[in-house]
Amino acid sequence: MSDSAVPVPPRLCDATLAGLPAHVARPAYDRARTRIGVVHFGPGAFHRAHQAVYLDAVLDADPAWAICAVSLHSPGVRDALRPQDGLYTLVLQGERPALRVVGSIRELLCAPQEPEAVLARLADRDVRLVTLTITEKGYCLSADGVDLAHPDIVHDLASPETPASAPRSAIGWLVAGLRARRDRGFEPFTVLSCDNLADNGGRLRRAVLQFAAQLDPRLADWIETGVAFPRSMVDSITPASDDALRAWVAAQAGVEDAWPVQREPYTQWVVEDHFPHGRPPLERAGVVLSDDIAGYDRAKLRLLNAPHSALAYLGSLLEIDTVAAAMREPALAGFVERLMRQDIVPTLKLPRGFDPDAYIDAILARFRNPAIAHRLAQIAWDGSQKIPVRLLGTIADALAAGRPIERLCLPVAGWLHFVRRQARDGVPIVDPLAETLAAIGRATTGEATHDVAAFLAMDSVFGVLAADKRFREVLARAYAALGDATQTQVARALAADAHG
Ligand code: CS2
Repeated sequence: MSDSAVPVPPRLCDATLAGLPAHVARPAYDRARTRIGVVHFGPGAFHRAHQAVYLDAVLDADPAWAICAVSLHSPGVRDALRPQDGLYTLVLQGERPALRVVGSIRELLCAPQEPEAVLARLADRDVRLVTLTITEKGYCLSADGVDLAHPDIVHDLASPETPASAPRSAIGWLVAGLRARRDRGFEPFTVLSCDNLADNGGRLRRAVLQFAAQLDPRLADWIETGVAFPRSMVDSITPASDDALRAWVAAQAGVEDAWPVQREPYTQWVVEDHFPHGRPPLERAGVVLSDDIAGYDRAKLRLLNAPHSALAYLGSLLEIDTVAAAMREPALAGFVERLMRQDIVPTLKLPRGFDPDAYIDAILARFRNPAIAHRLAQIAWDGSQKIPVRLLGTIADALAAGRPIERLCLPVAGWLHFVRRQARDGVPIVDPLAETLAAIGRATTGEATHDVAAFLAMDSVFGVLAADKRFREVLARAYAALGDATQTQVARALAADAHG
């Protein structure tokens, strides 16, 4: 090595774990003694910053719940973490950042490249739990079940048996795994959805049953009687990792981690306690086991995710980059606070003992966290999947209760303008409905009634709400109030809301 060469730090892995500096927290158990009891689909940053950390905290008490992490599409996570024996660093971005190496992932697979290994793991008797963070679009849902026209579902139903054609969808994999277990005479596993969908377990259950019934009605019956799909609510703000994080971790820990993750210190996981085949001792890790998931779910989707999306679209139109920067704009911060307190809270059925004001105060403080650079562009992705669960349900409830919907419609109009701008500027739209959105966006004229009608025709987004006269009118007014969505016009619409 020449004198000027920068020494490359060794890679984070089991062999380098013991030599980490004392301030880096690490697994409090012997990893070699753990057994894989969980298969997780979708090991993106959120899973690694959330569920994997909770499981890391139970493995000393019960070593039977280590994770096999399965990517459904790309090999990136597997290729980054396999050379690290599954270890990675979590950075908690509080007042002072804290580092922790997480050890709960013992195996990494990429489904399209290693389908046999995935199926073998799903059929392993020790696996009693399958968890998922595949984002809203990954479920291939229709209004009341599975979207039978989705290309991945069409593929998985057409060729369920041929090894050359392994499932592409998460639902296809779940059913393939359950079928293998039934054929071997094993008990099923429990399926736990950890995505931001209201009634996530219930919706996944209906989709899986519908899919299985198409293949084999007896298998569908076996799933219906034996498989539990508990509901869950997950919460922790997790910005994407970047090179700055990688470099910072290398400097702090003295080892190279190819894919560290970061999140805010706050974290919550509320889970319905329905695990007929056993579960990890989740309460030891601070998981709330509750029968009233619906209340928590709604509160989180409507009071955290909806304002997040509002900031993402209105903030992007104002050329703002991050959530914290958006919260430094009094007009935007004031808008989301009014939205939460005056428009969303009255539509919620809150769990017993839940204090909405304290919850909102905490969310606003979390959004303001200056240590978190959470890009509005990241939150703006997949609007067609997020807007319905985050905002349209509240609008439907407000309409039914005869309450005003003016303020609630402004972020929806913001989304339409955001799409319009991207389509007209030729910027790729990140959304499963990107093509439809781009076509509608390109054909907009700026005339509110015309443009809004074109967007409302997207049935899978707006459903029956599109036919509601009041909603159409108020949304068109909000769209018109944003004019050409210049910064001045967005600021004017926010000011009008504050004074109106
Ligand atoms: C965000 C969420 O990206 C988004 O759409 O609203 O990922 C949010 O940060 C998490 O749900 C917080 O728990």
